[in-house]
Amino acid sequence: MTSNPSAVRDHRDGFVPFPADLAASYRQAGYWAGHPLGELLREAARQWPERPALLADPGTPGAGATYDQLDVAADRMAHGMLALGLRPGDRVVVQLPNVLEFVPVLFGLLRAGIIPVLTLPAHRRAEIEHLTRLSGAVAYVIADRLGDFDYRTLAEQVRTAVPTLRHVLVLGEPGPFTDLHSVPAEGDSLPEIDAADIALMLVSGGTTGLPKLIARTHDDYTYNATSSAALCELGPEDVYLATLPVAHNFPLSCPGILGTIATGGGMVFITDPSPENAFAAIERHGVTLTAVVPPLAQLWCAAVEWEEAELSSLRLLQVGGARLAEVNARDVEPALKVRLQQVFGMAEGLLNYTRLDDSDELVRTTQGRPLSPADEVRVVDADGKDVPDGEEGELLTRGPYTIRGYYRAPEHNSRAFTPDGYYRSGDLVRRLPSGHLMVSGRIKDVINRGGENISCDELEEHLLAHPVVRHAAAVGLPDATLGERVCAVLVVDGEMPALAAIKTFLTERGLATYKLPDVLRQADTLPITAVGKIDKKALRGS
Ligand code: OOB
Repeated sequence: MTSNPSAVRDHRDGFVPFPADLAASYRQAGYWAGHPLGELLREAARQWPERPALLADPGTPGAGATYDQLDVAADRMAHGMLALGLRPGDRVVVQLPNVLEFVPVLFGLLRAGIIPVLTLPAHRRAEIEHLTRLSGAVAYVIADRLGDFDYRTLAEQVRTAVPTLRHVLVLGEPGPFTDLHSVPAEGDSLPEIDAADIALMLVSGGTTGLPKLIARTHDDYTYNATSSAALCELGPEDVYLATLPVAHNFPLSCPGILGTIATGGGMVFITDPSPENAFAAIERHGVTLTAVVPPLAQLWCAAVEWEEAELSSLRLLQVGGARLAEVNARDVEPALKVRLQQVFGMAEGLLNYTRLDDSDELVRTTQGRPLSPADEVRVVDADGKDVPDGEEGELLTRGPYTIRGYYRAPEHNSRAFTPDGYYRSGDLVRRLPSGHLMVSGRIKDVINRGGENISCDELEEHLLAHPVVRHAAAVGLPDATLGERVCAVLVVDGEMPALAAIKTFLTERGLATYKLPDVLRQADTLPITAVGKIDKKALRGS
């Protein structure tokens, strides 16, 4: 232990709780059931003890584990973590790839009342150091390596930089650290968990500035997972493929692996989402649903042309994380023979889903409607006034699973939340009378060209309609005269069109002159963020 008093800050110090009256109403209405998140697995083991929970190729450690076995493994992990000296309320940074061990680690920590800080495999020193320091984490769970990257080297750096960090637990070759497999232990009792307390922390998905921590409670996150599972009609016959990194809210709890556990289904984990690998996993394990980001959906749709695979078990493809252009949405169902579901969510809380029985039109053209009857959504103009349905405005939201403030970020919170507790999403949407939302851009994903605002999403949608354009990203480049110039970065199939040809094409589509690109760049691929969204920040810098 260190003598630095900041090292022993209570975990609730810097947490913004739900106001007491609202919390009481969410309990009374049954949204919050008062169950600790770790009990989801306990209940599944009670109902479906013999059902296989973790599916993997024979020979993979843990493959074929039943719910009963997984439940026992999670308890042993919980006891082992406490035996190491970790205490309820401590924070532990978890950075694991999509491996089966993620599940006992997550549930072990939850059951011990220790708070996992769920970081993505693609995070590096800047993010991990920042998140470790901000959370005051005492331990860091990693895999030895993934691809070319050695997480033990990163752990050395973080341990040197952040004095609260006392333990590094490694899945694989531990090097100078502790072998994760040596941790599980027997024990008598586990701590009592208050369902209103913090269960885990997610990392904000913002692509600008330093990432923020999002503390989710047992009550709110259990509701997030179970109501999403109900919406997707999950049951014990379902098999969920974790394609996106499981530390992300979408594959974790929308309904993801937590929703699958709540309903007794099987889970498959892959670290390589390429069509070749993902399709093989779908075929081998009879996967029924998975979640992907739009560029991956596009790739999978194209790949059915050349990848031989039997995908008939797949019933639902969830696409979200960034806007799925209508032209691409239209391809999904015929190419993959699945139901498409658009998901517009955020780690901060609010989730919008198209429903399984929505019309094809709604599924293709909207990003869904709120999950919960208790979700409050406002669409407001620049002065904070509500706009009528059909008009564009910023989405503000609060509800039974949306945070009331980022963790330990009071100054930022005063801007990111309204005084009455709405989260300002920064997303521009239009609401239909049915409640469905169409995401039309982000407040910041706008190019200001000599005072004219250009929505990048809008321009990208037009660029994607060009026959040779596979991916498109619009970014603003600094310009001495205009403030910003419009740059279109294209990934093309075939010959790169000239700027003049693109301008003609866009003009023929009726696009205003001021929105036409000033600069055209070709790229082999678009840079992506840790979870697979297009990294505009990197594009602007290149
Ligand atoms: C998901 O969560 P985050 O926290 O990584 O990112 C949230 C932001 C949203 O505010 C929005 O700007 C964008 O990502 N976004 C979408 C979208 N889904 C997310 N923009 C347009 N269309 C969509 N379908 O990305 C996330 C969390 C849970 C479920 C699904 C996605």
